[in-house]
Amino acid sequence: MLAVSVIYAVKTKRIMMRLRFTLSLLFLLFITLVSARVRNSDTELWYTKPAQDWMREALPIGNGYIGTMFFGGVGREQLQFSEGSLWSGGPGANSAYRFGNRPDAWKHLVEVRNLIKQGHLKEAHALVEKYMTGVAPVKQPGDRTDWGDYGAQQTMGDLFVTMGHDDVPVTQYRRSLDISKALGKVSYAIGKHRYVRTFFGNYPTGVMVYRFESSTPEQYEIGFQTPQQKSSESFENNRYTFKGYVPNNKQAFEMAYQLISDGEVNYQHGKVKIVGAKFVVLIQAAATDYVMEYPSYKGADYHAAVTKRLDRATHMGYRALLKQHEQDYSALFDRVSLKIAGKSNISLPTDERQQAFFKGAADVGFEALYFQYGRYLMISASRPGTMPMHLQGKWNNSVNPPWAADYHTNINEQMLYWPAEVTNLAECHEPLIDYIKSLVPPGRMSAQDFFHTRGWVVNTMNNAWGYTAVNWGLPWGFFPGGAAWLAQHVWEHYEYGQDKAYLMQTAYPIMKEAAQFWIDYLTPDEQGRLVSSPSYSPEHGGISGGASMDHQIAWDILNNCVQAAKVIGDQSFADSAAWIRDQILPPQIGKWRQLQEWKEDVDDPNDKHRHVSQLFALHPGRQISPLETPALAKAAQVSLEARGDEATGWSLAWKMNFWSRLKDGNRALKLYKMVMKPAGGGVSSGTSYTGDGSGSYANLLDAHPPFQLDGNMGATAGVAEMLLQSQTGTLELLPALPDDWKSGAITGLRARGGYTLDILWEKGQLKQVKVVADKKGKKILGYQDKSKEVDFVPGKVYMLSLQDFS
Ligand code: FUC
Repeated sequence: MLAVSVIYAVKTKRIMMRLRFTLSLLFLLFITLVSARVRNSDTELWYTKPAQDWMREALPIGNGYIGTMFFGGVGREQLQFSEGSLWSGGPGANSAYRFGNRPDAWKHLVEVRNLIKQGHLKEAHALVEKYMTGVAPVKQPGDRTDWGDYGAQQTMGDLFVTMGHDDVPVTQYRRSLDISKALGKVSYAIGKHRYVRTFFGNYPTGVMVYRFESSTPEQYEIGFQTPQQKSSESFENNRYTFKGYVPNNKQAFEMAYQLISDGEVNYQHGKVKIVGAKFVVLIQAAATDYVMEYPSYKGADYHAAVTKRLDRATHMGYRALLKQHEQDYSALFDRVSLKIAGKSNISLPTDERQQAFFKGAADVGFEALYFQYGRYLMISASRPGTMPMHLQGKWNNSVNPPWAADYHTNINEQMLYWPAEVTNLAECHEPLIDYIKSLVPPGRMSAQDFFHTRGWVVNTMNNAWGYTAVNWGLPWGFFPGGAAWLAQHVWEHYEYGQDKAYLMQTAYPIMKEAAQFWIDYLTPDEQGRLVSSPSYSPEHGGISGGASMDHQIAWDILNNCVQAAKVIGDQSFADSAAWIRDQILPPQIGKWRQLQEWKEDVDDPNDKHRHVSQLFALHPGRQISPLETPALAKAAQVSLEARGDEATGWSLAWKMNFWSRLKDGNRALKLYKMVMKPAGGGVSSGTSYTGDGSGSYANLLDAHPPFQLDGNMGATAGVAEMLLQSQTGTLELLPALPDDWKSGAITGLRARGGYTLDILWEKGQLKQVKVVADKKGKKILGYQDKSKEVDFVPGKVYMLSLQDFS
């Protein structure tokens, strides 16, 4: 009897295994078909007209170093570009202001704290404003920015390629951007003559490539225009070289392009003329003397960098550059695919498609496209060794861009990088981590000067020059929490990647010092709970005796340090960090059941402010979750409802992430659609802080307004949050799946702990999940109220279906 049942069990097991295997194959086949379909259809932005407007219509391409916007004009192509390290202002521009620090600021701390304890918040606010904000930037006569010697990210200029034919009427006009290949294209016909332009950024060689072709020989004139100062200009061996500098700080740069053409080339007075050419290829490189290193930020051999890149690229030639680019790009982009079953309005040009979508046309393909666009933009703008993305990524056409196109660290910079790890682009996170590392030495000085603490701080606005001081004005400038928030990224890069050498050498020292600031700065309130005093909830209210966001950020860095210290073996720091963490004033529920923004219970239920800072603990933090702290999660929801949905671009995207964490997929999708809606409304240009005019432009770049890339990135991260979450330690599958996404598949998402997941769902239910772990050990997978523990062996493929969960 026993033998019979053993044989039976073995047989059943075999049958089950075979069945599973077959299912897995079917699953893989489905995914392959899905990815193939995705590549062929929903990966293109395309238009039937040239772009008129840089912000709304021109299309972005990039190689990490350079961001170019192309317009596709018929008679003249405009290639506007900027290089990430070109900045006005900074050290040397005016040594008196250097870094904005005020060495005596900390001397007022005790008085401010006493006033706060006595309930005199207005007086405390006035004192902070007078003594504890940084030195305002100095404006020089003729200064071209609003930011004086704080500086601003700079455009490098425009390459104009004028065609031999005029702006004549054309047929078959098409301007497109294929985000699965990172290729920009413009094509049209004049009579029987065909014209094709192909543009792309090649990261491995560090060049931009612009190719113009025509079916019959054509004439061209190429000119470079820049608002920067010229030092010299030359044309030798078909290489145009421009050397120049930024007027207000003399920052030097070189921009050069190598010309390859079958036509006859002439150069005169800065203009290159080509006749009888069936093709013209411009291979462009640019570099500056910038070095991301405190205190000089200078000294790079930019001429050598440009020469090396152009020599290599010229030697390779166009075809090899294209092939290298395609391999390099697809190695990153193809890691993740998203397919949602349903309609895909691919027959409409993107601007019309966006309008139709806004008017209610079902178009899940468009929703998948917008998700992948964020990944495209990140791969184009942030690669190892390049500058981190700024408010506009790498695309900037101005010497005086909005908010200096800098690194704002009270939400924006962090949001730009939210999709990096989860959407499998960990390498693209590296420029941010390098930047954070570079902020530690100047940040120590600011911690000393303003707060008399150990550790390092950064505040609201930061630039390429190590500006870490409290910024020069209230209500926006005081936010030392920026540093520990950045340190969350440093930790998460480890959490996802599990690289211990990186944790020891890079992450842990940065994190520990960010935590040390809080250990010193937190101070007991009347009841002995540790609070941040004085503090400022980002750009909202006044000086407080405890902004909740500060407490949550302090909790986050200390909590992450406890985990990191255990891996490293720094037990004594793990113990003291845990002890301090547990004394911090926890999130408070206020008089209308809201999650308090401040220690003082003064939230206004009618307040619609765009910063929802008190919800940091819900996202991107992990102190609050519906699973572990349901009462606090409910309070977070009350606050979120009160704020309403309408908001600036990035705020819409943040709300999408909040709703995902609250497991409300339908609400998250509603916010996603608001991010994607055509921008315009009342304020279609200029700056709106209320959300008037938010959405996305026809080129699908997000509108604050004006254009700010954080909204794109926050939304891409939001989609990932809807489909997979791992912040609580459980791998939560489809935590916020909206009703409209009935069936679909996402492949290649990453989870904390080092996992790669493909998730397939059907009729609103999990169908199958494929998981591969980077390391050995047990992990719980959760789906709705079911779960399954798996004991992972690294590299092995685990396929689970709904039935495996109980
Ligand atoms: C913060 C936000 C603004 C804007 C700016 C760049 O100051 O409050 O809305 O996004 O950053």
